[in-house]
Amino acid sequence: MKLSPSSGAVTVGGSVTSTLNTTLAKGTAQDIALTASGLPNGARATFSPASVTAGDSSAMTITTSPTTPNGTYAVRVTGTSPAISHTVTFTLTVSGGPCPDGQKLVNPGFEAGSTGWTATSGVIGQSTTQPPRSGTWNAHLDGYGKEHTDSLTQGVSLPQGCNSYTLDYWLRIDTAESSVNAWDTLKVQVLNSDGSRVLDTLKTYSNVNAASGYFQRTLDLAPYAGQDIVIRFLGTEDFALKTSFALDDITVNVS
Ligand SMILES: [Ca+2]
Ligand SMILES: [Ca+2]
Repeated sequence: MKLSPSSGAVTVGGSVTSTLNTTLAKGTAQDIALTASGLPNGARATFSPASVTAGDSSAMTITTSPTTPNGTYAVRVTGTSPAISHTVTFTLTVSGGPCPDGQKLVNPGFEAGSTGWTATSGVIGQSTTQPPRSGTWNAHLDGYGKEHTDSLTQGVSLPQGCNSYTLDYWLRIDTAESSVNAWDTLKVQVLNSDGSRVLDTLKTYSNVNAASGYFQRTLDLAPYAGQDIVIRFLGTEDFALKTSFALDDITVNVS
């Protein structure tokens, strides 16, 4: 089973078509019923004809409504015959619709532990020496006083068509360093969708920025509108004198 094309872009209210071709693997051709799932709100898919005999093709039309949110969606098209079920994916990109606003990160205050986050060992916890800003959990990078690197990441899909995209977080920096030199650093980075490449380092903090208490910081993510990105906090310590970077209530806000 194959879709041609396998992706399409549509402006809200419009429709996009693709041809589904089936092949007869072996034996007698059977009737295949076609369904689609994973469609965004207000969108529907129709097949003409709605079921085919193996070896035939069907035209799929995805129709959106004015309320369909902007974004990229993986629409799963499934063909089911009495003997077998097979699924192919159609990538649907919707633009020109309303902004799907809101907070986009999972478990922003760490109160569900490590849910939604990927972190190095010991970062997410219920620290008493580096207490949370809210609740009983936070993330605590570094604080070892020896060469050490900790990271904290979460992927996020930024929709298109919104006015404001920000990364907001509360940061507390505690250090045993007295130097005016930046020996221990925390970088706030944007990585590509699979986290294999750094797209930008938005901000770098160090022991020099140490202060008592949490402070809220805001960084602009507007350049990444419409993209799947990974947010990474990367803390690196040198060989002596510990610095702790405590983070809590990390949010990505779109409006
Ligand atoms: Ca918390
Ligand atoms: Ca140090």
